[in-house]
Amino acid sequence: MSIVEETLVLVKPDGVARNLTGEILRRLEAKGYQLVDLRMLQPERELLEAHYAEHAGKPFFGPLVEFMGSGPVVAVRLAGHRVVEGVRTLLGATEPTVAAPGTIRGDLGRDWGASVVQNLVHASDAPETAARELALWFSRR
Ligand code: IDP
Ligand code: MG
Repeated sequence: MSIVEETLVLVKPDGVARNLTGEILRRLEAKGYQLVDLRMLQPERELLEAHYAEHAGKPFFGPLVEFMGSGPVVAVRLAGHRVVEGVRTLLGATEPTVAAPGTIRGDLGRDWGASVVQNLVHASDAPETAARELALWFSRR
C-alpha cells in the first residue's frame, strides 16, 4: 500500500546564502521524493510569526524570526510515501552539534557557537502540521 503525503520544506536563509539549496534538494530528490511546487521568497514577519507560533514566548523566538527574515528562503511542497517522517530523518537533530553524520544538518550544519538558531532547513513535524504550514507558504504571494 502506498499512501502519498506532502510536507513543507524550507531552505533557510543560511542554506540559500551558503549556496546549499541544490545540495539539500538533491538529497530530498535522491530519496525519491517529488518536488510538487517550489518558490523563493523573502518572508514577511507576519508569515514567520504564524509559522513558528508554537515557539512564541521561548527565548530563541525573537532571534529565530529575525534570522528567518534575514534573507531569501526556498519553500518546497514535497510529496512521497511517509514523506513527513522521512524528511525529518534526512534532516537530523535540530542542533547541528548533535545531528548525526549522514544527515543534512549533521553533514552541512554549523556549530551554534558561531551561529545560534541556524540549521539550514525546516521540515514539518507531522502531517497535520504540514497541512497548516503548506497553506501558509503556498497561499500568498
Ligand atoms: P525543528 O526545526 O528541528 O523542528 P524546533 O524545536 O521546531 O526544531 O525549533 C524551530 C527552530 O528554532 C529550529 O530549527 C532552530 O532554528 C531554532 N531553535 C530551536 N531550539 C533552539 C534553541 O534552543 N536555541 C536556538 N535556536 C533554537
Ligand atoms: Mg519544528
